[in-house]
Amino acid sequence: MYQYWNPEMETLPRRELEAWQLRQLKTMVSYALRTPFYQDRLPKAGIKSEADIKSLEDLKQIPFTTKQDLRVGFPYGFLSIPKDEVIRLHASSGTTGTPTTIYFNREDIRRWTGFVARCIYGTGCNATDVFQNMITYGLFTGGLGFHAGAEEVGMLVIPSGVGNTTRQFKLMQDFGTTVLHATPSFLLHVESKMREEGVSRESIKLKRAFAGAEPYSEDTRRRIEELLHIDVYNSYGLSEMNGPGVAFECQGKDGLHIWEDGYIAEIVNPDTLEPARDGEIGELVLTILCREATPILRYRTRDLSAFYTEPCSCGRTHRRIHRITGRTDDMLIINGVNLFPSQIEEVIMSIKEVGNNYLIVIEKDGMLDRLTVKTEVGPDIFMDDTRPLNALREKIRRTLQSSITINPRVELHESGSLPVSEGKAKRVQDNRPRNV
Ligand code: DLL
Repeated sequence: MYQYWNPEMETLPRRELEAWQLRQLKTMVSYALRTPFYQDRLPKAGIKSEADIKSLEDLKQIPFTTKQDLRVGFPYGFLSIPKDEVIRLHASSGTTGTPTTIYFNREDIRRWTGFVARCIYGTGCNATDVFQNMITYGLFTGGLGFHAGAEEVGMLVIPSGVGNTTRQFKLMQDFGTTVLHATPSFLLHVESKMREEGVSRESIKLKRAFAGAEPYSEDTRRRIEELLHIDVYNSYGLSEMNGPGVAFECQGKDGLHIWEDGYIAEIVNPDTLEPARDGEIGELVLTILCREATPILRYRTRDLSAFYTEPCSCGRTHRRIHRITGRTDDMLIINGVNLFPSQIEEVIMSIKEVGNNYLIVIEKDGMLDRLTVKTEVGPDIFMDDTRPLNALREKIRRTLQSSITINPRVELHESGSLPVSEGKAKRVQDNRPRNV
């Protein structure tokens, strides 16, 4: 039942996998020592050459690298090869404006493509599939990364990019699209628009979608699957680690396999930076093993996850992580209570009368913080019928309060009326004045 793109690597016994990781880590350290950043950083930590890495345990001597380090190192602080050997760059703009840039040589692109192809093929896709890449192309890694991986699998790739849902439906119908790639929020938007425009499910041949680049709950996955009658696979990655292709769900759809021949994954307590116990939630720290041009060691992703302790029934030996529950930097503190936006999403997406879009707004009300949750209503609820609306509002409020212990205001909005962003969804509007 399960199909492997690279059977040997995907099922490599752990001991051999670790031996591979050690070899690759040494190579990465040798490349790192050619970059201005690590030339300064590594010798201070006692690592002067790759010979100082004797076992995987020695990884712990390497200091963590942060987003801030990458910003300070802009533009070439992490480049390890001559510029004329670089064939591509990707960049993420981040929220502060200073971009972080990642460079690839030809071999780096080849290996990245292989990892993405592995993810895609492992969900059951093959060359007979038609793949519509409904995600941003350009500096963002999601577009070109998936594009190359899907071509490698041999699928017919439609580089539709994001936005313009009417045109997206037309492409799906004209070319018989079977697989989509998008952010989960855009998939939900597509589903709402399909209903609005009267596009029948029978007129399209969709079977699967890959959804990632932003956090979403299990209930959101189920909702997309039920509404569109497709299988949805969670796809995780970040530009600092190439982009997509870092971790992906297999057909077991229970946790994401981290490709450990391409990355060393650690999960640490974000406060003490000590390793978390197996199964305990902490910050994911990644070391790339498959990119010569921009080696990044022990990168603090800020993403919160946990390792699965059990091996997967699919037979792959690469460990699984839980879906990302949030980021260490997206935690909200509302009247002293710590809250992750994902906790709100989990509750509202489990209520079937709630529509496909929502927004979390936080404001100051005198001395106190006030949390408002705005949700769209589902297609079966009419906005001019106040009794069921009031009942729904109260149901959402009660369910949220018992889960997050904060009593929110709930606003209901007509389907399609809350803002949709083309890239990653912006779910939180924190309007509280910042302390300076
Ligand atoms: O979002 C790469 C990507 C493209 C992944 C397409 C999957 C599909 P960045 O723009 O650098 O790269 O953003 C990386 O997005 O650190 C997470 O916080 C978040 N993220 C990505 N995938 C998931 C996911 C791409 N499946 C940041 N679940 C990461 C939750 C995710 N969060």
